[in-house]
Amino acid sequence: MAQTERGKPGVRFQELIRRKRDGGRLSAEDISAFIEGVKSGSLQEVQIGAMLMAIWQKGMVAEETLALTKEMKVSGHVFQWPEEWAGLVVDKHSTGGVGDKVSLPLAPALAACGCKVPMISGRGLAHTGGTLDKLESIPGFNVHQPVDQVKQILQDVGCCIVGQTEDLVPADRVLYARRDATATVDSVPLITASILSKKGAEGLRALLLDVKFGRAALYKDLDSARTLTQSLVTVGNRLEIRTGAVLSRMDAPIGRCVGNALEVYEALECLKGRGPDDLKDLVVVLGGYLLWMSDQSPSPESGQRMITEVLTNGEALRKFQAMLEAQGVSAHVAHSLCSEKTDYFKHLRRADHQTELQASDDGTVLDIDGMVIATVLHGLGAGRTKVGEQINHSVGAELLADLGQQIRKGRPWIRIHHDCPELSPEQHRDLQRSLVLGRRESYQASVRVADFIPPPERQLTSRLL
Ligand code: IUR
Repeated sequence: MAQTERGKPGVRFQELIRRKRDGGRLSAEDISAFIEGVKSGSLQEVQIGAMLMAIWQKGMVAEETLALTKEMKVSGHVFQWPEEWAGLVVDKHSTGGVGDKVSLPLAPALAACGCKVPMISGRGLAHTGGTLDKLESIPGFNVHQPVDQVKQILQDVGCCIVGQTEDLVPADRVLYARRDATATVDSVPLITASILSKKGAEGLRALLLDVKFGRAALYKDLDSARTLTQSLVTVGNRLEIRTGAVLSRMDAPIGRCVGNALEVYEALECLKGRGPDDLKDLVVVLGGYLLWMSDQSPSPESGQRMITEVLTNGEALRKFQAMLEAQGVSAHVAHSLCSEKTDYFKHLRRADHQTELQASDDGTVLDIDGMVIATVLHGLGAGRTKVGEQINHSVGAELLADLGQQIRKGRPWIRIHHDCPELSPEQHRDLQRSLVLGRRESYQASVRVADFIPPPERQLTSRLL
């Protein structure tokens, strides 16, 4: 048989692309050849693009998605943990939201409950913020930790939040950048393989996925979010990670703060047992499920009680402080940020200007459009349009009114933090449009977590929702 581009007989990339293009199935060997070609650079750029588009158009069955995920996972380093941690290594992953700072209090809260949490997070792209960007608004915080250091921090502290290292799932780095360039980001098998290859490389016992749906999420409606969730849960469990998922609403921002430094402030308030209820509720609910999924609590409800306890008694806060120090923050800054009473903005940079907007009418706050707020903040420098762009950590928004609250005309409802001298008339107009006021009777409080899909290995004996 003729030699192919891979230097091995048997596989011609054009044939694989054609097969997928025509709606056929790729075998595990085909997928292995594709990922090997991606990794080694023997595939041409146009071939990678063509295959991504074929997958986007024709989809993949679960077997193919599983094979793709496995191949991507082993394209780089796969963590191995000490035997005695076998049941303790857990993580959660969110598909991205506005004001979603849940990982910041959740990782140390889980560590305070005895878990090991090697959280490998991403940066923000488009309108959603990234956990790494938030943490980098803390002076000294270093998201780049070599593999040995990750192990040491897990040993000493129990949690770390780090970026993808050079040798972790390199195939995903190549494919993700090409997906962005070829309009193939929103493909269920490609998203599934991208997320789970990285989580698989973390060597987890249990993984909770927080799949967002709504105006400010990748998937706008519950049904399309369910399709992704089903794929993630199926493939995750076939990778032998106990994988469960919540479907949570992403219309209004989570908590009252949006923007990197402001979200760190709000996460610290949560770790001090304060801060907005919706943030605390999400941390408690997600943490409760994870403790139950990893057999560390007999039920999600008792897991919730454990998380509430460590948020209230300061143990989660102490873990966060230790994590900050282990990841490069000076003992002085870490201690100061984690003190009961502190001036956060002695350490977190505050933007040069703050502008408050007033309610244009009397009424009940029926809705706050997180997508509009995120888009305005993005324009002010809080987010990036391209991978690698600089962002302004101090740009953000503080909501001064809660959903369901009565507000009087002329009262401030949002404070925007910005470095440019003033907001444009369009930014004013868009922000005012994001506040929906109406009659009290029209207000319907909506629960954020709309559903929970447990891992098949664990049966729920009681429903929380
Ligand atoms: N996060 C990932 O890690 N991969 C993806 O494809 C998406 C979000 I969309």
